[in-house]
This record gives sequence, structure tokens and C-alpha cells, in this order.
Amino acid sequence: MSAFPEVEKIVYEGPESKNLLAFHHYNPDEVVEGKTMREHLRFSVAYWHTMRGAGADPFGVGTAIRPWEGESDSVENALNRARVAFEFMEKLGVDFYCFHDRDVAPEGATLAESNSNLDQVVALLKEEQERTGIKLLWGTANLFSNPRYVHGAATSCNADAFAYASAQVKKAIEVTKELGGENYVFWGGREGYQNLYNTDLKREVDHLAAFMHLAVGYAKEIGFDGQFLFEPKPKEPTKHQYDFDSANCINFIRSYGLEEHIKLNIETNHATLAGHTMEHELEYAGSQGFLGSIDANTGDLLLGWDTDQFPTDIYLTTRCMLSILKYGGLVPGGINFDAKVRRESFEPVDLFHAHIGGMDAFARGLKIAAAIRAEGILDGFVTERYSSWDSGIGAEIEGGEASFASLEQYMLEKGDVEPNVSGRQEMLENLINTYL
Ligand code: XLS
Ligand code: NI
Ligand code: NI
Repeated sequence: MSAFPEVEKIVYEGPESKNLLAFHHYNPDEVVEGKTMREHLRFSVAYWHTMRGAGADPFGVGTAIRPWEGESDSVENALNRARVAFEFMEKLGVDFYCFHDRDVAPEGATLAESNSNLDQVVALLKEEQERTGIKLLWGTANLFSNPRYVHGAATSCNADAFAYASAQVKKAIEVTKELGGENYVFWGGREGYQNLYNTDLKREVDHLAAFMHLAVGYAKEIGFDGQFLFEPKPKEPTKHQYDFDSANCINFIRSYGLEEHIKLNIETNHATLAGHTMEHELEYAGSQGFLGSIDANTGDLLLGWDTDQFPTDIYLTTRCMLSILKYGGLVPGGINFDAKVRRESFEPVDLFHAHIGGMDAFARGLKIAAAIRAEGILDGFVTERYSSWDSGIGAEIEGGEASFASLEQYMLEKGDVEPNVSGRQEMLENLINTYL
């Protein structure tokens, strides 16, 4: 029985089509910069939002109508839901999905029961992957919902919580491997603090690093060769999360000797919560060689929390794709829609509209970014702007041949700095508008 009887397979109909259950820009086999859109974009559905989000908020219960959901949180229900997930993804034409252990299977009364529940669902997920060709972009473990993680998991004051989290991640890496997952994500969950009066910050951060070393070591032991990713987020649920932003995460990774093993999974709404733009976070990570994957969503200008809305802003997706293309793409990462429909959008068909919009926005961003790059005006401007570094004194400094004494001598002879040239910000903003 179909869960979405009213929706046919979503196909590309082109920009002129008025059908809102069709793609207007995402044309999977269209080639851009030598690769198909499908290869560039590697879209992924987030199981927690799309299959588990019910639309509850602090003021009211869930509103989502999901006729396939049973009454209880049983394994049987989880199996049925997994079939629905694959029907959804097949109709949507997305190539990947992501999950936390507890999204796909219910937690049991004991760790052993939880593991067995997970195994039963994973067996079905594997069958469905084989049937459809849809792949696992990444797996992760939910180390934040259960009350045992009230003080965090790897950074808890309670060593037992660290031990339980280790057992959970061990299993999550095993099932990610079993499903051919291409990455494994660490997002902090409750790894942070609410108040420094009760917190040994140094010890907690050391423990987080120890935890990641254990995970990396175990992956090696069992031959899981997916990419590990660390997902920055500055706050929420804690006041201060330890994985604050790209720069902070890269410092952590390098300080604890994890740089061979971990890259970043960068999320738009987390970037803005940190007071950055998404493109700042992508550029920072990309320029340091740590760009792994992205969680595509957007926040709201007027709301200061992680609203996880679907991205529809073409400026945003264009700037994302400019950075992603510049740093050679995301593989083995992808574009995961860590986004949820609004509480008021409670019908199943809204899930299609939401993902279609996000996929089209990124496809359009890809085409626009490729056009900007093909003409080369923007790149040319930047190259020219830094040309004083290509020869003469600039090249000497970059080449490590200058000293303070030689630079003083240079300036004593020259007298003053060459006249500066305009940054032309407004002209460049207008230039970008000519491509939209
Ligand atoms: C929460 C995070 C989370 C991670 C996966 O804000 O975005 O959903 O992506 O644990
Ligand atoms: Ni995320
Ligand atoms: Ni988030």
C-alpha cells in the first residue's frame, strides 16, 4: 500500500513548468563543470526530521498527519516507517539519506535490546537500499535525548555516561559500516555547558577528544573507511557548545591530533547562530582543507534559534555552491537537508514540496555559480586585487625571504604605500545580480 498515493515520481520539467510537484532546475543527469548534477549535489533526506518530526513545539503537541504511523513506538512500526521512507525517497529521486540510531529503531529497556531493535531495522534498510539504489550518506548516534545524557555524553561529569555513549557509538559505527555509509557524523548534542561554576571545561574538552580517538580507533579495527565529520554549532541545547564554529572545531581537531581522520559537516543555521554566514564557514573550512559535507537548511532573520527551515534563497545556495566548487566538491560528503516542514505544513505532500524546493534552489545555485566561474570576472577581480603579492616585495614576503629589517629598508627607500584601489563591493554585488 502506498503512503503517498496522490504523488507520482517527481521529474524534471524545466523552468517553464507550472507543476509544483516537479523539478524546475534539478535535472539529475544534466552536466555542469564536467559532472552531472546528481554527482555534484548528492542530496540526502534527514530521517529525524522527515520521518520522525511531528511538529511539536514548547507550546503544543505535534500536528503532522502521518497515516502510516502506528500507536506505539514498536519495532514493527519502525519497520513500516522505514518502508515509507524509501517510498518517499524513491518518488523524490534523492540518492542518499542520514539517520541517528534512535531515529530508525526504538530504544529498548536495555542496551542489548536497543542493539537488537536496531539490527532488525538495519536488515530492512539494507534490503531497501539494495532494491532502490539509495545510499547512506552518514550515520550517527543520538547522545542527547535520553535523560542519562542530561550533563552531556562524552563531556558528562558522569563517567558512566561516557561509557554508555561509547557503547552506542560503537554500535552506530558498526551499522553505518553494514549499510555502506560513506561518512559518520559527530554533532555535539549536549556537549557543552550551561554554567561554568559547575564545569571543569578543560577536562570535558579533553574527554571529547578521547572519545573521538576511541571512535577513530574502533573504525580502523573493524575496517570502516567512511569519513568522520564534526558538526559545528555554537549553542542550543547548551548555552555554549564545544563545537562552536568551523575555526573552533578545526582548532580542536588539530590540537588533539585528529586532523588525519575528521573533517567538518557544516550547517547553515548553525553558522548564523554563531554570528557567521554559511559561506564564511564553508570558506574557512575549505581553505584549511576540512570541508566535508553540509547540512542544508536556513534560519529566520527574526528568530534566534535553530529553526531548520528548508533553503529556498538563491543567493544563499549560489554562495554555497561557489565555495563548494572552489574547493573541489563535497565527495564523499553531500547536501543533507537537515530541515523540517513548519508545524502549520502538516500534510504528507508538504514533505515533497519542501524537498523539491531545497533541491531546486541548490540546482539553481549550482548553475549560477558555474556561470559566474565560467566567465571568470569575479575570480579575475580577486586575482587582480592581490596582484601586489605576485612579484616584488609581496613575492619576497610570501616566499619567506623578507625580514623586518629588509621591509624597513624597502619602505625607507620607497617612502610610502602605493595608492590603494577601490574594493568595488557595490559593483560586484551588481555583477552577481546579472547572473540571477
Ligand atoms: C542539531 C544538529 C543535528 C545533527 C545530527 O542541531 O543539526 O541534527 O545534524 O546529530
Ligand atoms: Ni545538522
Ligand atoms: Ni541543527
